[in-house]
Amino acid sequence: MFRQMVRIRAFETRVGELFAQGKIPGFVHLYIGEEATAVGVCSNLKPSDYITSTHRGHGHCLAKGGDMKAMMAELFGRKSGYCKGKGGSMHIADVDIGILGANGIVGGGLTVAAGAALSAKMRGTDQVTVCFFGDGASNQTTFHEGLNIASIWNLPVVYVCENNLYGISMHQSRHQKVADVADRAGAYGIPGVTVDGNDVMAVYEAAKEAIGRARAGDGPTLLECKTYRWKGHFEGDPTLYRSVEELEEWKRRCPILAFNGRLLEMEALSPEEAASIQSGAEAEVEDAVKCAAESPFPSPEEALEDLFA
Ligand SMILES: Cc1ncc(C[n+]2csc(CCOP(=O)(O)OP(=O)(O)O)c2C)c(N)n1
Repeated sequence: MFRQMVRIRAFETRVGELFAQGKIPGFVHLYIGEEATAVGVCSNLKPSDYITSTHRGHGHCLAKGGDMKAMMAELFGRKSGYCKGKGGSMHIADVDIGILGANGIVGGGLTVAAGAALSAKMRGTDQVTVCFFGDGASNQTTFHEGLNIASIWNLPVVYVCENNLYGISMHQSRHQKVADVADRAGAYGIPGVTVDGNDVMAVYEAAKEAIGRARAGDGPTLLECKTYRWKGHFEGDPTLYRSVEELEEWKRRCPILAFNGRLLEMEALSPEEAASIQSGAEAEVEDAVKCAAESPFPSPEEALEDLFA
């Protein structure tokens, strides 16, 4: 789990730099600071399980086993990318390993997840679907429709709310009266659990229980992970809506540093191993950048290929 969090951080940090240099077209929403949620949850999943992701989805895709090279090439708009360079950051999918798609539509994954879970149930498999979404997305109608149908049909789905305190520039307290999104589970008669989303072990344990329930046929759970995004809503956002002190406070609670400290204390990891994991992740990212930059752009004639109506 430590390695996965470090890989995500290294990928995202480099993507931020490349975006600033104009090498990545389109919009980019970084996940830095939230790594423990994707990793703690996805570490409980099998390749055959499903996830649905969001506009801030790089961490989810890497944690579920997504190919870093295909992701980077997609961000660069190149042919070797997941969508042949035509989708970009918000449209990464790899159905073979259960990544049903990142989604630029806020709340777009909630009903898709219910559908995937219904399909698993009808086919009689033990596949679980995990749906990632934000505090802002929990105000969408799809949240209520998705949770309602999942609860009445007892579907094998875990709804994971990544509460990073903001919907674009709007603090959570200004867009919802509840402090804990997990409280909304009560309206659907399903368990609602809130955990420290920066504590990868806490997330892992809570997700293990929720995923176990779903796999055993005991229905959905709403799991809320309280976390924070260090970067702006999108790359280039001046973040005038929050204070430097608030950001610094959350940086002190860095999920990677916290877990590193814990592993060192337990003597499960040495400082040398931690450094080698860090340099290994950086080398992997550089390799992905090199492959992406060397891959050709799709030709204009390909613009109308792979379209479904
Ligand atoms: C249906 C829809 N409404 C509005 C938007 C514009 N929009 C993009 S991101 C966002 C905020 C999302 O906040 P949250 O769900 O908390 O996720 P976070 O960005 O915090 O990860 C909004 C309103 C959109 N993309 N889709």
